[in-house]
Amino acid sequence: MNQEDKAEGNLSTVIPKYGLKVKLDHKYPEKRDQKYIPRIGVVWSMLPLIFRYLIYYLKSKWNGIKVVMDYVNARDPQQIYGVPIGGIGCGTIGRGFRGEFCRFQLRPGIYEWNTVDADQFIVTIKDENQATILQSLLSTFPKSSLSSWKSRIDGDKCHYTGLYPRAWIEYDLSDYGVYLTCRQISPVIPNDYANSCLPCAVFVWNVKNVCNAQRTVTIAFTFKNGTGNPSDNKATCSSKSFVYENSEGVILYNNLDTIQCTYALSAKTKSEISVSKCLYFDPKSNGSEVWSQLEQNGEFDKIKKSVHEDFYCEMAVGIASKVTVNASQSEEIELSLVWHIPTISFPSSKKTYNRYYTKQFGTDNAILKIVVYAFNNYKMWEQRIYEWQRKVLEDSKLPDWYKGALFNETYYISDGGTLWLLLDDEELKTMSENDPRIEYGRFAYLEGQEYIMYNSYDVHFYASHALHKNWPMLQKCLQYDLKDFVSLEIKENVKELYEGTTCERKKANSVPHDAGSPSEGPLTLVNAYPIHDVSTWRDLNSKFVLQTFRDAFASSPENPDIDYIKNMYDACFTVVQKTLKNDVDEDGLIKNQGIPDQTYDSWVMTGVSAYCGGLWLSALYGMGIMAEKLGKLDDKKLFENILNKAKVAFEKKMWNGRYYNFDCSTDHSKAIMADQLCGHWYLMSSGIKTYDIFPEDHVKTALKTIYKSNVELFCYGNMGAVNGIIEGQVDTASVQSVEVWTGVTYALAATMIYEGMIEEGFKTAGGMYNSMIRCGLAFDTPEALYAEKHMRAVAYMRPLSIWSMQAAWENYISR
Ligand SMILES: *[C@@H]1O[C@H](CO)[C@@H](O)[C@H](O)[C@H]1NC(C)=O
Ligand SMILES: *[C@@H]1O[C@H](CO)[C@@H](O)[C@H](O)[C@H]1NC(C)=O
Ligand SMILES: *[C@@H]1O[C@H](CO)[C@@H](O)[C@H](O)[C@H]1NC(C)=O
Ligand SMILES: CC(=O)N[C@H]1CO[C@H](CO)[C@@H](O)[C@@H]1O
Repeated sequence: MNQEDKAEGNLSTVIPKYGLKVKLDHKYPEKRDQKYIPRIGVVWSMLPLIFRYLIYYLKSKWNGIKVVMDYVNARDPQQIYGVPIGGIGCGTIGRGFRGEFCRFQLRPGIYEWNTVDADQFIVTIKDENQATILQSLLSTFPKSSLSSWKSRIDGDKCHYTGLYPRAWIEYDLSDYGVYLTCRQISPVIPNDYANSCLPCAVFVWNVKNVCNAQRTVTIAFTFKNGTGNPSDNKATCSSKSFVYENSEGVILYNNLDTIQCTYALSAKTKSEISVSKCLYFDPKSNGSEVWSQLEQNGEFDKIKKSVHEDFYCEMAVGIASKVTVNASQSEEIELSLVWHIPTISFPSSKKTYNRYYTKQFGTDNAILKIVVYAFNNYKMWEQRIYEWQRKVLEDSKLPDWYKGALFNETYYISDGGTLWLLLDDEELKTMSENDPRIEYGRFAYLEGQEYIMYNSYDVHFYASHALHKNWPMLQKCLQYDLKDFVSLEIKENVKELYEGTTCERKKANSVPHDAGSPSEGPLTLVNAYPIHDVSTWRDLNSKFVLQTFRDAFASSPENPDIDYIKNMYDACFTVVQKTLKNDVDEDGLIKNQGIPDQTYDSWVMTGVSAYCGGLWLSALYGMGIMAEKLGKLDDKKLFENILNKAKVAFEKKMWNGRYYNFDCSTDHSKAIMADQLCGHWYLMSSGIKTYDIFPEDHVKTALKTIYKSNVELFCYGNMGAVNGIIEGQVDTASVQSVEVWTGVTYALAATMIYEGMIEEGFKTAGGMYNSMIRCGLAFDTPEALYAEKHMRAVAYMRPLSIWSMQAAWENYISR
């Protein structure tokens, strides 16, 4: 296909050179787990927290609530994942590089790491005499059921390429006269809000006859009810065959707990292709019935009625497309999977929400419309995905690893437990006219697949670069939600597991830590995070101001989005006033409380810290500029005055000639923090090149120091930047200072690129990235890596910050 397509100039379907490239029998050389045990001193200091956590854990279990961070059942990386399918915010289904359907997130925000044996593609090849010469699963993962289904392909001759949001698998079956290629296409397209929300994927099978006799090839596609979870048994399922416009197939109705879920398996109708259907088989059987039907006839037996009238608690269905291909010819079989779960709700709120795609397709009878729409539009999706990626892939100055990494890390936008919801009438009433949520809905994604809190804002601060760059309206919708949360107060008393004290769940005039958990009532019941009193955190408020600033200015610093600033300004002003109260000695700088009161939530900061102090200075700077743009000259003066005082104090207290001190504690201030220039990074990301706050020579010297110590001293420079170094050693003061945070390493690399340290930047991020590849962490990027053997929190939000490297690179080459 590739050569022909190239000749025809259809580059959009060609398999790219970059991305995750493995054979179907690939084994990753190194394995990591989540069983890191900190040194004894650290454990000792954490004992009260651990004790309180266990009580909280048991209590939640007792009450049937899923805890937001499950340390008891931390999941080790499976080393199986490939590009997941589906658009944004409509539920996701994962796929492994060996062809499995795995990792379901169809219950909103809840991950089920099941691999379902009955969800398969099967090939049957017949020769010119209609004798079957091969029948095989098109996957190579080990199954435990359906024992008569066999995988007979040679994994060593089959190649997977994953470049999110697309994937390709090539099957070299030339021993049987056929070369098969599957293109897997999901609608994830930058700046496209109508297509990117759709719950579907298209699988285009190119069947190439590579021998000199005729071949008849069948591709069957089977799928079972549910998500492989034994608790999906609240109702029964049924199925129905359909023919609709340009497509035909089978619909499977089922239930996930109380949520209605419908799957459609479809084939695009073509005169050369004959489609047969199976309305029922038992996924718990040995599968011999359907297997032998396909083996004998290359199709499923004729069905007598188009509706399956018996209802089963567990069932599977299938479709099969058969095509005859003459010697040296090729044919295309187009199949699709659509899942339709239009309306969702959460355990502790009575509210129901419609997913965003129902805006276009409605909630009823939408599934067949989506089937047809997908078949009619997938070529356009491919073209636009290709155009989007091309600029990066064809840039010869960028390292190869980065090209794959940039797009692959983007998987988390759709596979982050993502919700994209329409407003209901009640919500519409409360919104002012130009509120973007009216048109674009509400957007939320989890901090991690294991850390089930929506929009954890201290982390989203890093990840938001991916949204800002590719779906800026979703970033704005999220910010509007945040603005509304600032004034919200939730009086419920909660026990904080770290301090052991009780506090109000959400205080007024503060930015929340998160927008709630899927196991409670997200988007209303904010602050699900149980560890600290987050209303006193020292980074959240500055991070809200800085994201507002970046969103408004980055694309055109001379021409910022005034409307947006206007709508965010009051909330920004409020939280800055509130934060200012943490400046006890009135030097203009806010002080940490001697507890981990920021995103490094077990790394204690005392007094002024480089991290929170730096964010604060940048936020003050942003406030001054935004006030000026709105003509609020008194405010501008106010912020400038504080800033002028604060930046002098910051340099005096924190700069030590080589880097900014970690904090003002007696024993720990000299730690070198990889993330100490976070505030500066955000100003650069906002398109404002200024050294007014952080002097240029200090920024450059600090970066060099970080590169020398946190990067080069650590694992020979091959693992990214360790969070903390002290006296030439890894800083073992806390569990987090010894970690490499993937998202922070990308952010640091971006800062280096902004400062012209191009080689160092790519080396820093590239070292870490290659270590991840070795451990099979593709599409599972964790929050943290340790020097060896261990990692923490698989499939995490923060590494989306890689998009700020892209922004930095574009800034660099446009000079
Ligand atoms: C669906 O499948 C599960 C197993 O994956 C089974 O336990 C359940 O009874 C089925 N039922 C429905 C209604 O989806
Ligand atoms: C599969 O199960 C059926 C009946 O349940 C049985 O007749 C058949 O022999 C089994 N086939 C294999 C290959 O185990
Ligand atoms: C395939 O070959 C047969 C004769 O061998 C011919 O009749 C038929 O038209 C060919 N089909 C295509 C699609 O070329
Ligand atoms: C080779 C490649 O590009 N692999 C990466 C794809 O993206 C994931 C994102 O999770 C990375 O972790 C892989 O390393």
